[in-house]
Amino acid sequence: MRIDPPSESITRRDFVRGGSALAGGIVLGRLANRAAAAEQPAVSVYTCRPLLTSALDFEDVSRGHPKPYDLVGAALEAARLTPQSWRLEITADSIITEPVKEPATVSKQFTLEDGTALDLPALMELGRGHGARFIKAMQCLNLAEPLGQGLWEGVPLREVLKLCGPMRNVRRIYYWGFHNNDPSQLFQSSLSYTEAMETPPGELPPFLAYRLNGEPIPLKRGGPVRMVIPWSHGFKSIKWLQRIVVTNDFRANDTYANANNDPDSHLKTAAYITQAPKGPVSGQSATLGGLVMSGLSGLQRVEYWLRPVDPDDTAKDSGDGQGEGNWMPCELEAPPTDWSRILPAGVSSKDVLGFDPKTGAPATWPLRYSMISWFIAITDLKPGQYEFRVRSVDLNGFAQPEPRPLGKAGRNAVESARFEVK
Ligand SMILES: Nc1nc2c(c(=O)[nH]1)N[C@H]1C(S)=C(S)[C@@H](COP(=O)(O)O)O[C@H]1N2
Ligand SMILES: [Mo]
Repeated sequence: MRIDPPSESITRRDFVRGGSALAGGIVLGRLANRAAAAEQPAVSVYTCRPLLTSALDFEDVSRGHPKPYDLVGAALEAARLTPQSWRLEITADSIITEPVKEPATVSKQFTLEDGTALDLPALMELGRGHGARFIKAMQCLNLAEPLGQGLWEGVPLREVLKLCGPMRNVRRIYYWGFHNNDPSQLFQSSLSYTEAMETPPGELPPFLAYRLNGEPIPLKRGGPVRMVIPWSHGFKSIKWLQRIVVTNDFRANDTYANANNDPDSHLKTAAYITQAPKGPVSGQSATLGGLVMSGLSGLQRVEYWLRPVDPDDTAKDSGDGQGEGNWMPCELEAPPTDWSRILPAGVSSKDVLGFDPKTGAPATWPLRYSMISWFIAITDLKPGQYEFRVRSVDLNGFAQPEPRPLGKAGRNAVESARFEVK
């Protein structure tokens, strides 16, 4: 078996000059002949999906009857889900339950009742001074594959909470969105006070987003305003945001925790297969590809293991991937050399968090909490039946699904695909 430079069979492709692809960090070292590679006029950079998913192409995970995005006209206005009617209430939790002894207090609350709730122009004005934007993938803890990836833009939660002035007895922040005024449809999430207020260097802030890919966030995607928690699975990124409450209760009171999910889960570094041969392949070669998420612990590499299988063995072995496999490296999508072709018009990568503000180059690759494509072209295959597996290895050397084999902290089974070579 021999690993070739990528062939031409994965869907969308960009072409960049070989030299700049090298400068951009694409790994060509494992090509049999580096000099031969350098002679090529261009190196293909394959992507299974564009880096940014258009807002309406995200997979949708939304509760509610009716779904908030199905509301129209006066009902939509009454739900305060138009840019004009949207309001955000911020209050302190006055209810305390054992073992909490004292309630949280804030100097200033923002309520509908007294007409102080924040409106969209006020939030966007705050964003003019304290705005932030970053690229982040959305992924559901309970679904095998990421939902989409966007350039999110808005105001850090800490800047919004600062409007409340000095607070006392605050240990957690919880928040929810429109839920048809029906408590059973409530979808709530929470953060610790520290997570909300203190962003470590190199980390991205939790924030209230009002733009996606350079446009207002469509209703379908949780607009006018959506919470976006960079490091988390989707359930922390509450859509149709309307209410923030500060509390002295230290317990994570996320709706998702009630359904046996870990409310403190972080995005998991993991690879997914999106392109595999549908039928038998001829010509002794096969090209496979997919996506890899760079989760909390970052990404070191993506690797695959191809093994011949007995054609009569139809048992779908989705095993844990930890076998004594002959794991081989896959190619990774290189960082774009021209970000203006990826980002919305008028947005410079120098102004996007996670990029070097001087050079506009990504500070890490993949960007934290983002996904890129991987691919592999395998040649010189003998006729027969094969099983292909792929896995990520994080920066701590853990191969997927380790160190998190528990589905309740984020599904990330090692995916496999079978194909036949004629
Ligand atoms: N208000 C509200 N926000 C929500 C949800 C919801 O049902 N209601 N679902 C959450 C879950 S579980 C996920 S995975 C993401 C999905 O985001 P998307 O539909 O934009 O892909 O939204 C989150 N935010
Ligand atoms: Mo989810």
